[in-house]
Amino acid sequence: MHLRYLIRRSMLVTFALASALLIACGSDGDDEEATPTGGGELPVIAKDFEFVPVEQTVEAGEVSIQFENQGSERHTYSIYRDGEYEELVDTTTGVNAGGRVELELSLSPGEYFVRCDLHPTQMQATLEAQEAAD
Ligand SMILES: [Cu+2]
Repeated sequence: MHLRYLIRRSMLVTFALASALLIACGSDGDDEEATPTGGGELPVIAKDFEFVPVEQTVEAGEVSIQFENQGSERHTYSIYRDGEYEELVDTTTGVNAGGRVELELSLSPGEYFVRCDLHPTQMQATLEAQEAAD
């Protein structure tokens, strides 16, 4: 009994050390850019008149945007190719307060400009699609 306890304990210590090493290596990383959300899933929330988060990075390719409206007004998540909001890439319909919608699309690498088409000057965000790293 006592021996088993000791073994388990030493395994725990080993695990803790290994974790600490991993964390140490990880923070040693190449740059401090936000890592793309894995799996092409991108959660984004509309609160009252703002997108959270306001800057997002995702891996280019098939992207599934999970747009949730936690505000009290109706909002859209509309993606544009340019900062003048002239070239629409894709958009959700208006999502009512408390609603949630999924927008699936294919993004080529680059920077995109997001806004709510119902509150275009108040609600803006950016979305960067990064080339897959493999
Ligand atoms: Cu809005």
